[in-house]
Amino acid sequence: MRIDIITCVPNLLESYFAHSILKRAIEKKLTEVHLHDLRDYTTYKHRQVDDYSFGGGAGMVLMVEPIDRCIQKLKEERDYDAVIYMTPDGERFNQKLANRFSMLTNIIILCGHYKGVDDRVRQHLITHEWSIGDYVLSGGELAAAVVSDALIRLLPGVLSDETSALSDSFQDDLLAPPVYTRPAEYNGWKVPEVLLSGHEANIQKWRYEQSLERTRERRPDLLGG
Ligand code: 6GU
Repeated sequence: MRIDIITCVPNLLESYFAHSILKRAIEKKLTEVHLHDLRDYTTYKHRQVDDYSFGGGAGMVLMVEPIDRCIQKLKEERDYDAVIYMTPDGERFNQKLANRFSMLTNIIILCGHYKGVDDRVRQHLITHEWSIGDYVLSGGELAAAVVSDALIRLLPGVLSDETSALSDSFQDDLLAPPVYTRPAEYNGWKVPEVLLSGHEANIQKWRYEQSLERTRERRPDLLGG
């Protein structure tokens, strides 16, 4: 999967892809992430990419032209399966969307900023609009990093144990069960007996029950009535 991220603050995103799991995924060529500085695509003076809102009102609006020029240049180079705009009024991003979109080959993610983008971008250039939660961030960059991380960790070979994404919280609409490691007893705090038993079927059953119980307690909305 290749992800092209369009932003006016590429520095904000750079370090995120330069470390840890995402860095290794890129080095192993399991994914490509390309950052594009919107200011490289403007024809205005002083690398201007935003302007006042027609009709008045507070806040600057990202102009349609630099965004269109950047997207058209990318589209000349390859076909894209989705052009996603990160915005607080978009569809709420979740694990199901992550699973579905991690199967795609090429996607563009556009980061919003200021008061948003000229609505003609959304009408003519964008195929999907996503939010990462019901709160407002000062820009879409963190949200784009969140989405990229959620997609990339699902790609085959990215996680060392390929089954481990399958046991994440939210796969199967259940939260993950508790986990323990050595020592089996610390300060008198004990690891549940069943996990030390070596009885695989009992362990699976216990984990499933714990998942259900946690979900019922913490996120009953996931169980849907
Ligand atoms: Cl995608 N962008 C911004 N600016 N704020 C958000 C968001 C996105 N998702 C939740 N809050």
